[in-house]
Amino acid sequence: MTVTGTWKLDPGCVPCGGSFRFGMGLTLTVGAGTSVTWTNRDEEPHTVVAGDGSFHSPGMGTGATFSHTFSTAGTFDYVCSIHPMMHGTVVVTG
Ligand SMILES: [Cu+2]
Repeated sequence: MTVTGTWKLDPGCVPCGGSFRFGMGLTLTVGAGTSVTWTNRDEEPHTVVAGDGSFHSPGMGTGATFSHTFSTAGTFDYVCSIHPMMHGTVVVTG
């Protein structure tokens, strides 16, 4: 199973002080074994970095994608290392 999401700028945000949003919502719930693909739909470069270090994308320009397969159940927080106010959570159910 593959779930695709996007990073996009919240239209209501203030530059650099507002929130960026994971395109599918701040929390994504998937089953174990799901591959999640992030696509950068913003004009700024972004990354996807797990809080526990379990995955780390390279710098992603506009249109770049990064995929990670969540094989174990748990709650995985992630941030953009360039813009730490961009964050989200993937909840993996068994
Ligand atoms: Cu960013």
